[in-house]
Amino acid sequence: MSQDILFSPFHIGSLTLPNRMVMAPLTRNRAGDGNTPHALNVEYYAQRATAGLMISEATQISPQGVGYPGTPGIHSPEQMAGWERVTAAVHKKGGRIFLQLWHVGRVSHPSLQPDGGKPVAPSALAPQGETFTADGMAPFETPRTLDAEEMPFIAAQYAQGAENAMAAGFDGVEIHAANGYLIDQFLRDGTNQRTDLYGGSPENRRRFLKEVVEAVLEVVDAGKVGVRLSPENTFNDICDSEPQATFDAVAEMLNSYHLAYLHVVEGDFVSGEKTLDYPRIKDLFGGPYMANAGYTKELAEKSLQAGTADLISFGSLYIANPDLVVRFAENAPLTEPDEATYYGGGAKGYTDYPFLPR
Ligand code: 8OZ
Repeated sequence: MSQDILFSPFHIGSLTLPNRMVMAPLTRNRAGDGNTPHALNVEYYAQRATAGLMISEATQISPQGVGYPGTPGIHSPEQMAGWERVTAAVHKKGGRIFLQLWHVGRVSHPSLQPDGGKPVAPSALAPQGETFTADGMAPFETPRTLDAEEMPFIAAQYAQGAENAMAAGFDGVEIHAANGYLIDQFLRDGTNQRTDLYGGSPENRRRFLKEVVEAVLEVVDAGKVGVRLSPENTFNDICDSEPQATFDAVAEMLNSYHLAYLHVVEGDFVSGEKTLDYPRIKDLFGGPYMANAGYTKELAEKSLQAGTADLISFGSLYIANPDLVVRFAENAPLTEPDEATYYGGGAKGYTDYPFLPR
C-alpha cells in the first residue's frame, strides 16, 4: 500500500493544502488579558505551521459566548490585532489557518457572563456536573431559554466574528457546531425541547445552524467556510435519541452550500464508542470530509486510501509534536503529551515540546 496519500496535496476552495494533515482546534486557555492572543500564542501556532491546515482553538464570537477563563475572542479590536500577529506568523512560515467560531451556550457560568447573568440555551436545562471558572470549579447553573427573536441576532454575531477573522488575516473560518456548545445544543433533542420553529423535528433543530451558515456565507466565500460536528459525542452532557437521523439531516442540509469541508468528531470521546455510519454522513454532505478523533498515522492512511476521509485532523498529537508532519513522514518517534498542562499556564507544555534535530 502506498504511504504517500497523507503527504499529497488537497484543494479546498482556492487553497492548496500541501498535505492531508490538519491541526485540530485545541482549547489551551492561554490567551492574555481581555481574552486577547499574545506573543506566547503567536509562537505556539507558528511552531505548528507545517500542517496542511491549522484550525484555531475555539474562539468566542461575543462576550455572551465565553465558557472558560483564558479562551480567546474575536469580537474586540484588541483580539483582532492579537490574532493578526498569529496569522502573520503562520503565513510567514508558509502555513494556512482557519479560525473556529464559538458560542458555548449553556456551558458557561454567570461569573463569566458580561452582566453576571445566566448563560443562554435552547431550553432551560443545566448540564450535569461542574465547570471551570476563574475561582475554580463550580456547579453548572440553569440557563435562560433564548427567544426565537434573539436567534437572528446571534447568527449575525457569528457573521461578525467571521468578518473579523478574515480582517485579521485568517484563510477561512470553521463554525463550531460540535461538542455540546450552543449550536449542538440546538441540534440534539436531549438539550433542545423547544416547540417553536427551532425545536422538534430534525429540520427544526438544524434551523439555527442553517441560519448561522447562511449569515456567515454573506461575508465569507463558501470555499473558506467549514463546519464541525460531533454526532455521538456526550462531552458536556449532551445526547440525542436518534443521532444518525439527526446528523444525516444536518449533513443533507449542508450539502447545498459547497462548503470548504465538513469536520466530524467521530465517536464519543467520553466513552470511546463509535457506532454511527460516518461514511453515510460523508456521502450525504458530498464535499470534502475531515475526520477526527483517535487517528494514528496508520489509521489516517487507511481512511484516506479507502476514501472514507479526505483530510484527517490530529489534536493531542499536535499538542506534543509541533513537527508532526515531519515525524510522520520519517516514521520518527512521537512525544507523549502531558495532560496536566493542557489547560492554562504558560510556555511549559505549550511551546516547549521538542522538534526533531535538523
Ligand atoms: C476541552 C476543554 C474545553 C473546551 C471543544 C472547545 O471540545 C472545546 C473544549 C475542549 O470543542
